Amino acid sequence: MRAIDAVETALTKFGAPVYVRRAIVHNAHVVRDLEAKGAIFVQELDEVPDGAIVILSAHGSARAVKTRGQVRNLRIADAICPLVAKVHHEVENWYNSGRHILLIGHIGHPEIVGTLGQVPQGAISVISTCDDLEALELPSNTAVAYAVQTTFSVRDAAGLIAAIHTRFADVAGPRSSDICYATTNRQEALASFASECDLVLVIGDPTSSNARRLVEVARDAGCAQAMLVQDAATLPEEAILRAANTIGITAAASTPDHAVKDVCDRLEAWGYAIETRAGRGEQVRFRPVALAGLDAAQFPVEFDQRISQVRNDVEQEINRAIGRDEGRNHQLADAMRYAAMGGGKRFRSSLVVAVSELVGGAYQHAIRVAAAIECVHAQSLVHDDLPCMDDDDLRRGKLALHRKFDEATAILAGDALLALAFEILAGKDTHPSADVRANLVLALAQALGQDGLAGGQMMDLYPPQNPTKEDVFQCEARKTGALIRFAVEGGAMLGNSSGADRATLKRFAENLGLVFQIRDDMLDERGDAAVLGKAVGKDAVSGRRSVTSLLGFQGAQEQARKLENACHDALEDFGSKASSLRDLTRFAVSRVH
Ligand code: GRG
Repeated sequence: MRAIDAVETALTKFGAPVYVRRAIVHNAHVVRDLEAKGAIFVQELDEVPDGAIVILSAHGSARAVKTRGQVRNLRIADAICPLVAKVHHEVENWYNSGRHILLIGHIGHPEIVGTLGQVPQGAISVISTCDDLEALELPSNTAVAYAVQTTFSVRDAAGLIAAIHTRFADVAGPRSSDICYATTNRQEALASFASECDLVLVIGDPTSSNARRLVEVARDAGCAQAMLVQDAATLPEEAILRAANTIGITAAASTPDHAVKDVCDRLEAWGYAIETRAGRGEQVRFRPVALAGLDAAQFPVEFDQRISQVRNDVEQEINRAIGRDEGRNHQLADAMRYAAMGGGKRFRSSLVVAVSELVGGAYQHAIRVAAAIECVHAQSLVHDDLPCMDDDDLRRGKLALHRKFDEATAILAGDALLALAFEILAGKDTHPSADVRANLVLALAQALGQDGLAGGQMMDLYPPQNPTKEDVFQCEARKTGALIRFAVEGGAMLGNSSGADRATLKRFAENLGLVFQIRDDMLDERGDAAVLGKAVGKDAVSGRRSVTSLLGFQGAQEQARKLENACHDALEDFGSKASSLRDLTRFAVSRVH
């Protein structure tokens, strides 16, 4: 079986342990065999150590699972069954086309949990019975689409699909059945002979949905007794011998062949003659699971290490700059630390450090510029969260500053952080040259004013009546791009760079700033609030014009790809010296928080 082969191949190639999230398929024998070879089964990725190899189960996983793996830089391969992947694609397309999705399946089954996790909450209603369908509070003119759990009962699904067509006028469905060929074939074959049997044995695991469906199929087809047995060892000998002259045997799609053979051998030993009924041949072959994601983490280990080094050093610098409370207002200092420390990716800081390194600047100078940027960035987030602006309660996974303290404190802590940023830049420790320091101060002031953050935020809050694409792009380029451009420009000021280098870096920064914000818009639409540490879906509710609302999610994705290419093109001239900037670019485009 494809998913099992993936775990075995990973074990052979990389050695134990290989972590597997959830039962790879629903069969205890399979799980035990793999455990004996060195696989470790976990419920959640939190149980997996950093940098480990993880295979995701054949039932498919919610997007958020991969997102969390990405945050942890885990090496992940997804052993999702291609037929479940087909359902995921269908569901995503229907969501994009604005249809409400009716997912026929069993609530709580991992396949259903994974499918629900492909689109935002509320986009799908799960139905298992006609009563569930009746109970839905949807007007009959709602445009709906249906999808089916791949291991659902063929007969029950047909009944539900007919009922959906009766209830709704505008119904879309998959071009070919979602139910897996192995499930369909087994149900069809069993229905054809079950009525001839005194007893049907379904060999499979109690957790296997398609195994349980086979028991129902046997009963519905007229067999008085149908039971699920895990293996030969659990066959109830006496009950079988007493009750059955003719026994039907079938097995779930996830049951290993040896379990079936063992049961047949045992029955033969008890005097039964085994006769095989020819069913529909199965010629389907899938490509093996792509294991490329296991070769290396998405980002090199050094990238992670460098970011955490920068994060620590910047934190220390900010802490030092905020200084002691003596003779000062404790609450103001507490609020400044609350806003500026202990959170955030420090993307802009890593950018300053990488550019400064590229032009031969000193690391400690770059950390000072980075600390100044993080103070301004924190200020902008604090003010952005205020009720008069974006009105957010959560930021970086904790209460927004005005909720933790109060609005006045939030405004004043923001003001003080802004002042502190300039104090840091102007300080002698930032660069020995007064000219460089003055230029840094000037450039930051320009990045924050009318053509920068303040101007961009104003455009965001008070957009023109019918904003054009240019308006939206300009708003994003100012609101977010300006500080990212300053991070690159500031880093470049710390070393020796030619006019041509600065022009190239400027081009790089413009594209990077825009792509960073586009990704932010995409995360607002499809991100995971728990990973982001802030609310999602706000743009849709407020009707804010963003690149995603303008171009659609896929259009924004394409735009992001183009901008990423433009960043890499700009870095071409710097050759291998720009590898950190390339990593940061890839991070900006693929980031999940
Ligand atoms: C600074 C003078 C001055 C005014 C500020 C409130 C305001 C005016 C501007 C708002 C700007 C704003 C909040 C833009 C959004 C930028 C953005 C994409 C933030 C998220 O950045 P990340 O992902 O956050 O780097 P972390 O938490 O990782 O640092």
